[in-house]
Amino acid sequence: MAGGKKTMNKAGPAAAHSSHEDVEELKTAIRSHLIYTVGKEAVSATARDWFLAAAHAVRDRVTQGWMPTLNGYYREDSKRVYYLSMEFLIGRTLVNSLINLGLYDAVREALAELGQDFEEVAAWEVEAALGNGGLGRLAACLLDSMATIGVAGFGYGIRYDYGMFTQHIEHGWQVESPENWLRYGNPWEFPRPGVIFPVRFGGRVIHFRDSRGFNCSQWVDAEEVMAMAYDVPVPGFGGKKVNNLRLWSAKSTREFDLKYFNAGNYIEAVRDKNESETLSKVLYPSDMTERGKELRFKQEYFFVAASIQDILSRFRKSHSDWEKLPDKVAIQLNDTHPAMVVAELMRVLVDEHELAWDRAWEITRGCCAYTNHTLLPEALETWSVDLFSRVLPRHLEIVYQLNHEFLQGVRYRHPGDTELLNRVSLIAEGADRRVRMAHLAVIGSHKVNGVAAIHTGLMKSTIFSDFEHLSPGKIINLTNGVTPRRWMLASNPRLSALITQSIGDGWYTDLDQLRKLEAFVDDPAFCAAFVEIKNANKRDVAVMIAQRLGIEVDPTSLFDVQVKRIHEYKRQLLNLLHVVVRYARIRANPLLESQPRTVIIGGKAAPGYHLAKLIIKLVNDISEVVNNDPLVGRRLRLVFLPNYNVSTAELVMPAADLSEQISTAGTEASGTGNMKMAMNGALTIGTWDGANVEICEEVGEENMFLFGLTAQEVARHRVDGYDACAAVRADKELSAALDMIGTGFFSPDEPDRYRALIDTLTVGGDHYLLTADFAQYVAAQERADRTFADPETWTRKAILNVARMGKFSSDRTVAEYARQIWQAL
Ligand code: 26W
Repeated sequence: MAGGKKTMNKAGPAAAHSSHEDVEELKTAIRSHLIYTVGKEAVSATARDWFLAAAHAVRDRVTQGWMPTLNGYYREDSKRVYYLSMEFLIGRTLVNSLINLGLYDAVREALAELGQDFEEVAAWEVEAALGNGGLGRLAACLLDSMATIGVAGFGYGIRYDYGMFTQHIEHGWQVESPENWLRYGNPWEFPRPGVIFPVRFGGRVIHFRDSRGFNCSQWVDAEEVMAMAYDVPVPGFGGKKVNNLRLWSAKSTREFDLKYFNAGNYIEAVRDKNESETLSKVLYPSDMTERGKELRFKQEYFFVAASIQDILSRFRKSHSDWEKLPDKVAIQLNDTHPAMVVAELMRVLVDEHELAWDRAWEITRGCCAYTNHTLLPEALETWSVDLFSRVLPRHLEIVYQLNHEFLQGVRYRHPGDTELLNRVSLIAEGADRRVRMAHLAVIGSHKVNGVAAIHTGLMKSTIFSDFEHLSPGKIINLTNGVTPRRWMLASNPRLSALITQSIGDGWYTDLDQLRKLEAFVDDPAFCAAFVEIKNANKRDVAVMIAQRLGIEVDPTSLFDVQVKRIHEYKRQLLNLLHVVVRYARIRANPLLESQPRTVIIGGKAAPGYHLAKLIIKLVNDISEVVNNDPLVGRRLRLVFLPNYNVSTAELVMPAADLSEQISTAGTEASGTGNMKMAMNGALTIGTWDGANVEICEEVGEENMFLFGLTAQEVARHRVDGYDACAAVRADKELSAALDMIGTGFFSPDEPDRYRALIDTLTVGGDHYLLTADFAQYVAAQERADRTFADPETWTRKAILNVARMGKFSSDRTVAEYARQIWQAL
């Protein structure tokens, strides 16, 4: 999918000045890898061959810092932080590594001297899309920051053969196709055939008394799958520390057990092998629900079991005293997906190492901490007791035992409160009894955190309010951040160079230094350069849009960008209603003077989420009509950017004028795209939700366009009931826009296409309250238009956004985790 030439010429922003020797050495290394690793000669090498050769040359440099880092942790017996995540949405690695190593300019020059264009070569890298969205990308940012600030942080995850699907648009509809990202090999990974652990499923539990007279349990007759490690080095900025990301791949035990082949049934043995290897075959492409999917449940346990074995064997190399485990090991659970760690650690300590139950429990809670990333009820994981007992019978017993003791404690403190017991139980009772993974994660952790202040507040007052009363102080807030290396230095080299010229390079690892830019808001030369950089970034995106979609957009128009997963709560539909209103105004008044705008929407829908897919089709239907209506002229364009991924984000974030962050207040835990756009000089139009609230505290309300109901007001509407139909009737522009969509103005070939979608906003009750926020949203858009029409004012606000976004570096986030949860700095 990659490839193709990009038009821009990126200058190295983090120029550790490349010496002549550097360039010569790199040329030699690239040439040699081309021959000895790729097996090609310069005359016949393709751009992809050059990419692989360059990547290996860079990997060599990364590796030089890797062994010393890991040896150093071993020698110093550092406390290790293990970040367990089902998702790591890494994106491409080449440019990022070069920036972190300070080799960007040198490799560029080396390739040029070898007759290769850096941009063209780099474009052949297929990105590692081992994640759905925010949660997976956050994991990747935190890894970068751990290595940068020097935390001994190890990622653990799954090496999916197929990561996030590729999105194609056919006749306006999303069509998914698998992305075989490993087809040409992954130059960044080191397979570790020697690091393999068995993972068991099924079987039964036997109970017996051991020689000491203790009651014991043993899990027997289980099937086995092997987890094999692949290691990916993670260089921090400056290249001093290089941490490790270990991804597990499922391998059949057969492969390690030749006797099955020799016993005769070769075909059967190979079939079996394929079945066990499906465990790491594919990432579930839904960021909200995977209810009841047995394979997903097994994937979760698979990587938990392998990681725990690895963690404990590393600990046992230098320690024999289990009490020390919490002093040496922190395990961070990225949402509940790895929550089985709690039961697994108990099982290993009690059943395999014969620790007393209470001691094991103390140790487990001392190690574990849990991050919650969503309040939406449909995304809170539960697993049926039935599935649990079939796949992990011993773990279910442990969950029951933990629940029994936990509820006993609650009963003791709150006698007679059976409602409370039902609410906090690890088991949701009913016809379909289910294990609540969030409750398991909460009781098994010493700290639980939300990802933005408002989100943490809501966790404490809603889904975890009982736990907040039972263990006050356990739930804390650690606001998300993003790595400025990828999201400024690598993706916005022009702006980065201007900033460095103005304030020096300390901001790379101390983002608060961006404050120094405030001194430049009245400097005409700085402002002019800032504007020109935004325009150049917009021209790059305009070229990309023309190439990919054949749509001409005006790079001087206001670039209004909403890029994120497609979901009702994120309200892409609200954005579209505004587009339709603008369009209707132009039609009603063809001479209307209207600030030219390019509305860009991008994002993937979960393959089974029909309404989200319908929203994508609606974007495309509206854009077809609007973009081809001669009446519109240059005043309005609507673009759906296909296959939004990390690489597209790197191109688009630096080009946004206006960042759309318009979720219903109380639904977006944090958001991180909001941070990326604001630190690259976009103004936010947004609700009082997630990290928008804290961005406002930092950059000032006068430098944003905030609108809409507060989370409290939303909650009140949900309790009191909300009359969406009345709201629609009362607003002429809104009802006209809904009518146009609902009666087929944009879909004459199928006038009813959007009936069901529009119905969710009217007779369906409008759960996400688009109609309640509509008028205020349109008013905020008008404020944005007026401000943009005054370039000096706009530029001043944009510069102040950049200057005041220092808080949102993931370096700050990681430092907070290290001090408040891990005790590791
Ligand atoms: C069951 C599958 C599943 C997979 C992922 C359920 C839920 C999830 C995540 C909770 C979805 C997610 O990505 N959450 C996002 O996390 C980001 C990082 O904290 C936040 O910035 C986003 O607001 C939040 O939606």
